[in-house]
Amino acid sequence: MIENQVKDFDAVVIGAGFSGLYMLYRLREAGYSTRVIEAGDGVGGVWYWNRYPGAKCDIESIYYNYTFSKELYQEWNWTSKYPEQKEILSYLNYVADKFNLRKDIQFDTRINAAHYDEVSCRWKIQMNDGTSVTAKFFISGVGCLSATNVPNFKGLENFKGDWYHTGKWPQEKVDFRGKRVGVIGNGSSGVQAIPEIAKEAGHLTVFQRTPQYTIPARNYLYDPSFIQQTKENYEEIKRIMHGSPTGNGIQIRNVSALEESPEERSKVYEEAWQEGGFAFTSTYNDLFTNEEANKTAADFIRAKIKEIVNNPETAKKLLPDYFFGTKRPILDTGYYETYNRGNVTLVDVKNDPIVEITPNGLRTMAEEYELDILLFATGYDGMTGPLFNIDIRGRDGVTLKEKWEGGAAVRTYLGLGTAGFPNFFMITGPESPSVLVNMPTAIEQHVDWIADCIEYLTQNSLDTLEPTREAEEEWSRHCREVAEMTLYVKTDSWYTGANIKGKPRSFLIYLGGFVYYKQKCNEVSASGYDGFVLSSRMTLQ
Ligand code: N01
Repeated sequence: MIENQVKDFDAVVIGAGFSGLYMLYRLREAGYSTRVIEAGDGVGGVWYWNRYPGAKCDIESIYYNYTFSKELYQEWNWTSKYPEQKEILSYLNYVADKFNLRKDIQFDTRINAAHYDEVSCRWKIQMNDGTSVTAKFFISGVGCLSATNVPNFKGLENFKGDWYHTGKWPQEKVDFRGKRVGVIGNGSSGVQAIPEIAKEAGHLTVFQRTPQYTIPARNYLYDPSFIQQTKENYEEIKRIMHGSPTGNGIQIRNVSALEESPEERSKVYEEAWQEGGFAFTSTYNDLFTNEEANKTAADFIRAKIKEIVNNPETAKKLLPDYFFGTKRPILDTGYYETYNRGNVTLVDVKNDPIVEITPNGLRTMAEEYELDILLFATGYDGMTGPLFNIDIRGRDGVTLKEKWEGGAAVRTYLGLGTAGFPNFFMITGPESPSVLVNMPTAIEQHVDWIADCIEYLTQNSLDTLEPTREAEEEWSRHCREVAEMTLYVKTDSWYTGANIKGKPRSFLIYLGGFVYYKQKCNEVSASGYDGFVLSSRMTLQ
């Protein structure tokens, strides 16, 4: 049982990343007392923790920002097409300063537990420093990818060198010069870090379980005149972000890959490859729904890998065979080329599995590799992981983990709330479009919806709101049905939860498109929150 509270707030928000900062801004502007609790000693969320070499965003800068303030958009200058982690972190610090947000953020503090009290209709929130607060609204801005996954390899505790996870990178620079470095994992984080570390390390050994498709980012510095133009076109950029299926400027060609001849397709793929970025994933409209269409893109990239990588044995190990794009598509800067360097070795740990971490390195079935530094680019327990790490209890003391059966029975209404957990909101929660939409766009839409909802409750003297079981059953079923129509569910990935041992398989990202999703959310609010139960304490007593 949580101890006596110290202070009562209208709202408590978890995390000071893109979500928490904007949620704080909206609620405070509307006059609600709000406290953000942040584990790090600064703002930034994932961009605070992911400081590994090469970390950058693969959404174009001019779309990877807030649109709620025209003034902010006019003031900030992005320097390159794909912003580096440092620049995004500076941006979020600028936002925090501009809107004077820090005074309502409690840093260096984790929320351990949040229990709903049915008598007071308040959330009782307990922190890791022993303090607790209460709040009418409890809002998660914890992010989809904040629970790091360090696989439980035998012997890690005996490793004499230094080891790091990409998602919990130290603030000080890690010096790889002359060192024997091992990297486990080659998803988005590994693919960004590997070429950078290879430039510095004495020797780099990459332990790869599944090869990946990656597309050249071809990042470049923006011309200041281009940035000036985007400022003049602020309204148009905002319209594109909030009115497109992916929440950014990417337009998918409305053509099937199978409608065009092999020659035409090669030309289209080649042009997109040369252009770089997600132009490649936007070439055809059925790459993620039709196996045959998908194979045309996969074959093209496999041919590129063979062309780029000099050693045929290494090239062979790098050839992926799952459906292209069904693990998160990756953009790289010189990833495949890195394997042409003399100081880089690729080890296929699917064929030669890792047995243990030894005091001096890592041992596979066939060999031992001596290492000074070991890097885990092994990803996250996505979507449910960060929520399950907090002891969140709704009505009757039922935990979120119990209600969702450890992830086997996740049920939400629009990914915004879940029955039995009154006044609990999730920003980009499971079963919302979240990571398959440009995150700042998805976040702004959710924060605006939540802030408007809270205002509606206040204006109508209502105390609680929670989804009905029927509404969430229906929404969850719809999410699963849409996902089943795609190739995503056929691949083992963090999207399907297959990356975490014992995690139930499920697909918790809504794939019906951001425009439809937003329209549905708007209809729900316009109807007076159809699918939710709203009540006042007067009626509860
Ligand atoms: O994690 P991942 P990530 N033994 O899960 C391997 C976002 N992001 O941190 O494929 C050996 O993708 C695992 O192998 P396998 C983005 O949404 C965005 O790279 O499971 N290997 C895989 O190679 C992204 O999708 C940016 O067989 C093991 C790797 O570790 C998400 O974050 C940048 C293993 C994990 O790849 C996660 O990316 C970075 C084991 N026991 C991240 N366990 C942008 O650019 C795992 N692996 C915006």
